[in-house]
Amino acid sequence: MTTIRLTMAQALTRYLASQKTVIDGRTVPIFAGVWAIFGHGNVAGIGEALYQHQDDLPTFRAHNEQAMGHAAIAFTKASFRRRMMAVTSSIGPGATNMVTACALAHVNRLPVLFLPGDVFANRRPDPVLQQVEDFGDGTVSANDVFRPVSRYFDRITRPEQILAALPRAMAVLTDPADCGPVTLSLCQDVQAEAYNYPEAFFDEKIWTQRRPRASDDELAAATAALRAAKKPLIVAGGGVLYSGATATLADFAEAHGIPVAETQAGKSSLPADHPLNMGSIGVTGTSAANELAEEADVILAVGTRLQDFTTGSWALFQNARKTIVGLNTQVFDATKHRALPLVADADAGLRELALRLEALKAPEDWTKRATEGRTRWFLAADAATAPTNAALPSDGQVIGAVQRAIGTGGTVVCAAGGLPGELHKLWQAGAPGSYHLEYGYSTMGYEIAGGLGVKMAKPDQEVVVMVGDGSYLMMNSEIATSVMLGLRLTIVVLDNAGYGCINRLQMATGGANFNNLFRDVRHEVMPSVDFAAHAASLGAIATKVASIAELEAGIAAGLKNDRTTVLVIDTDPLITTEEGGHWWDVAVPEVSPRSQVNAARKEYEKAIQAQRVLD
Ligand SMILES: Cc1ncc(C[n+]2csc(CCOP(=O)(O)OP(=O)(O)O)c2C)c(N)n1
Ligand SMILES: [Mg+2]
Repeated sequence: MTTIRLTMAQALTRYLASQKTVIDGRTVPIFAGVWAIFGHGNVAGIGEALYQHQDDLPTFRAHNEQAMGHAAIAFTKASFRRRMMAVTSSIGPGATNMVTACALAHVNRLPVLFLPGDVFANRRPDPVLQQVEDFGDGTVSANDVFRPVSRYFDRITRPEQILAALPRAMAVLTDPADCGPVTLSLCQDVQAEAYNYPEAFFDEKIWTQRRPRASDDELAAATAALRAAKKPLIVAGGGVLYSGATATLADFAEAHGIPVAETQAGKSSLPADHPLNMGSIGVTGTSAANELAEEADVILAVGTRLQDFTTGSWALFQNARKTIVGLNTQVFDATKHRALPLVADADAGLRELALRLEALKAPEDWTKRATEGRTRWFLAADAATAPTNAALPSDGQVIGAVQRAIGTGGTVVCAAGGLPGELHKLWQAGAPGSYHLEYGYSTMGYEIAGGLGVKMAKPDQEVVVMVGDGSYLMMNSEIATSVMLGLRLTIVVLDNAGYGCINRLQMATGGANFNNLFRDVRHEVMPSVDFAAHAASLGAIATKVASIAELEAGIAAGLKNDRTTVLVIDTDPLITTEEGGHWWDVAVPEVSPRSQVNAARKEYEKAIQAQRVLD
């Protein structure tokens, strides 16, 4: 056996650089690069190794480890999980800064390789700078917090362990069902330790998309359910996009006359103007989709986790005799809520179902109702996004301006606040993936770093980040990275002077206006943040606009800029789109001295009666 003597870190980077995939017939590295912030826990080991691989495994530096995780997540999501990135940090705070990003990737089933440094395996210098000491367990380090949020976790305490750990990591990162973040916690001393690695370990390896096929029994049961359906509805989740099943979904819906509703992760599975696309479903759903969902007797749930925003906390699907068919690569999802499982790749599963359904058509009046509901919804949506002279426009009106300025060609990026709900309802998505929402973990601070990752995946496309003032203040440092890397973003900051959506939620649950909007926060000086000046200080071209018309013109003009462009607009914290939507289960206090809370509790007790969990 030919071997080569390398440090563990050198072997790891060499291995990562030799992992490939095929995109549009071209063999490309599966890792587009590594985000890195160095410290004593990785600079000498991983840092030295990355330096030698700058051509085939480029290193990028940002300003915050969590943000680097966000960028890596957005990159792989925008690449439909076909390519990915790694993220490395030092030990201690650098490592634990990545935990939120790791959880985000876990919830959203997105492949990212986290490589935090870890304390010395040999324990000679213990406690090393930034080491968390456990009085009762010598094997514990701060990095153990990655365990519950990693799909696969391993601590590398000997250099030869990566011979087993890296192939396992790749298997998880590339599997459509198990896909999620992998954490390899790299002990600082072991990164620098040499070993005679077999040359064969570094052979080029090409990973292709696995497409599991459904079993005959499950197909037969799903076919029978759909054949008996009088009111079928398809719920399209993120799995449709990751499978590349959008054209197959359109064919399937058209062939059988079945309307399609989209989750946050599944939006853009069908173009907004497709006659069978009912738009968003659930808490932030359109009236068109939700009216159908209430009555649907067979729900074909494709590639969705059925989270509470989709199911209206299980109070949306009111048909007591409904059957859910769970078409999913992951059996955990496929069997949720007594669904008939159809464990398969979305594209393969839809094709096989279509073969068995032959010429089956949903009852004509159901399909007709769907298209009529869709027409009614669009009238409401057009009213919510129409131009206005209002001094403080709504989020919906800002969405209208952004949409008019960039059309359906670009990609919109968002994650938290009031915007995701409004975008889910109102954004008119074009191509698959042109709507990029992180609404699995809904992480404030994802937006700007996420936009950066999307732009890396789609350098030729316009990427528009929409972000609230709260999210912006939580994490904005990667504006500077976008300028540094020449990755031009358009960032629209909606400043409603605080946490608007949580303030509204507080009011809806009987709470007093407290601790959300700046005006209701304990203060000596009322905050007045100059977002444009702040963004400009990070290197962006930034403007505060005074109206919707100025915003629309500013975005269009900014597309010619050579740098990241930030537009700031003041918005109304109280207005949202009334039409559509659905109740969401947020527990209201059972006892309170506030009469408003007592009233809200009464309403809440009524509302939970509508929950149909497992019926
Ligand atoms: C990291 C994180 N912390 C807290 C929350 C809870 N949360 C959701 S939205 C929100 C307020 C967001 O404020 P802003 O970005 O200004 O948007 P707005 O609600 O005003 O539209 C908060 C605190 C969260 N989603 N993520
Ligand atoms: Mg706000």
